[in-house]
Amino acid sequence: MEYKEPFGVKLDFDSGIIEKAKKIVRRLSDMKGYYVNEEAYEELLKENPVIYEVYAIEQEEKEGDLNFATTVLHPGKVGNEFFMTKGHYHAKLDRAEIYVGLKGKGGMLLQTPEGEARWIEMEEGTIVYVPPYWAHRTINIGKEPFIFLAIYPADAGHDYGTIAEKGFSKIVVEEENRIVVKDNPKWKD
Ligand code: S6P
Ligand code: ZN
Repeated sequence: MEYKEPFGVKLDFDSGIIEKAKKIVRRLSDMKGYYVNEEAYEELLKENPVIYEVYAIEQEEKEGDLNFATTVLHPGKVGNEFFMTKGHYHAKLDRAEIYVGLKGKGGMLLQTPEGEARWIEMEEGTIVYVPPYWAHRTINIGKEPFIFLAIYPADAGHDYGTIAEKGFSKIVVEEENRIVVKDNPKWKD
């Protein structure tokens, strides 16, 4: 039997950076079609801000193993819709996940394949259980970076296509200084 080598790495709670992790950067230009207000999207595209960074320590896609990653989701809006991650189902749909809020104010939008949605607010110390089959997207509803840690099965994989095509049935927007979760006018059933 060949055993893998255990290890410890340092997570900087302030910046969300995990040492030795693979860094992924998602800019606005990576998210065409994701936001409802296309005019506001095109306008902000001139600046093409970084929406989020992911610091991931991933293993081979094998059953039983675990990956983990932090996400630093920046504050901002496209029109009145808050900055968010792309969101995904797991390619192996029945794989669950755990999120831990580290910093800032945000939330998670979850959705079943039938489009039933849930909104769970997150802050430092909030642990969210993402059950099997639920798509998940995080959203920054604050003025500072929203940082969280995710722990997920190494063989979960990511299905981005379904969300890219159909979106989530709900969107999270600011209306009269309030955070409102409402029906997505572009949602394709
Ligand atoms: C992975 C986990 C997170 C996200 C990250 C970025 O299963 O859910 O690490 O990958 O928050 O979001 P997305 O939707 O672009 O992968
Ligand atoms: Zn996931």
